[in-house]
Amino acid sequence: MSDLFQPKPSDRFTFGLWTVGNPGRDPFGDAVRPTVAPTYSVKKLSELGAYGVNLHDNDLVPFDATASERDQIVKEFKQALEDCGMKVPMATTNLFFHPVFRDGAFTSNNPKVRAFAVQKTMSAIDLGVELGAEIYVFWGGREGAEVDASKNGPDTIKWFRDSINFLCDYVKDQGYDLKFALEAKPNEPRGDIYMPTTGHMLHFIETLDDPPMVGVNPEFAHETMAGLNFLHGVIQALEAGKLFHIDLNDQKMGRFDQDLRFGSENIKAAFLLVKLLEDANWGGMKHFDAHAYRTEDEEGVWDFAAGCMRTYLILKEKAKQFNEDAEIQGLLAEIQSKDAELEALISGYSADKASQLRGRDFAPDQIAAKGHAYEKLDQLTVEVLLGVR
Ligand code: GCO
Ligand code: MN
Ligand code: MN
Repeated sequence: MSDLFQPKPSDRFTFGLWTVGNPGRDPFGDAVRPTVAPTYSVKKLSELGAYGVNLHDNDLVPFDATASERDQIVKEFKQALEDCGMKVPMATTNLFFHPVFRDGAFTSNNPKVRAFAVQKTMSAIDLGVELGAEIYVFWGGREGAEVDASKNGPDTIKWFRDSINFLCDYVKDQGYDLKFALEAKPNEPRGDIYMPTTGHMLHFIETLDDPPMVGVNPEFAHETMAGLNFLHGVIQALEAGKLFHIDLNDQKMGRFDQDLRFGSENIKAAFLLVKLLEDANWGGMKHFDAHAYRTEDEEGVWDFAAGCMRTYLILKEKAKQFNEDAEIQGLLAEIQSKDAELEALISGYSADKASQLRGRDFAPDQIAAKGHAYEKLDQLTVEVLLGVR
């Protein structure tokens, strides 16, 4: 098979250590795969053609490690990265596993927990920067509620904002070159998570002290769990210059958090997403935040990882084919009709334009009589995807 679909570091594919390291534990059953050493994942992923790995502090350094244990672990990990030519472009904090975070981290009702969460994140930022990370993700897995009566709602937003502002200043004070990316999720593990969609995060960012330092990390599964169109969320983030990072995976709507292999369920949505990122020449990391089915052994894990990257590259090729298909492009040119005069008239208000507009007759019934040929376009899209064009 053509090596067009063979991933290379220049494709900038990354995996979380927690993804290929996922042992298959779920709320109903125990681990089905042994724990893997981070250094082993680095080696295997480099052999598959990935660019790098991302990590939570505790994916690498156990929660209760001493300072000297930490330094030894980090030293060995850095050596593995160097040996394999792998990078750590993104890092994050585990603010959800330890029982202390059972009521949230930055939004816990307990100020001691909130302060501990900020302290833990400062150390995790130090670790991420030491490993070369340029993007720092905040996913508030426990920042939510089952009992809304337990908190004064607006406090939760304010506490979250105070923490992010504090940590932005910490980064600047240390002289780190690091940007933040906020990741929304509607639920799981909390019954409801605060600021549940990318759109909520985009607004929240504008209320921070330094909005340019903070963007978003949208995840395919998360908007899909909320019944939303992931592509639309990504488009809004991209257009706003806020798409700092992306978590690629797949998900059936209305299910538990599945973290499926990229492109395994919603192939058309995955295609349009890849097309969006490629057409925009988006320069960020294509990060897979997913894991192998619980049915799999180690071999299945590497099949999963290779499959995510290979599907992305196949969809990238399909996007190129779509863009070069004369019939599709001809149809799109008709569908996306242009009218420079009218477009100028309705952009940039003036009293004169308003009065010109008032005087125009658009003959709406005539416009409405014509169909849009989207059936044809969609069928052509499906045929590209099915490989018959
Ligand atoms: C999830 C999230 C996480 C985060 C990760 C990095 O549903 O569990 O997607 O995997 O992305 O914690 O912040
Ligand atoms: Mn997720
Ligand atoms: Mn994620």
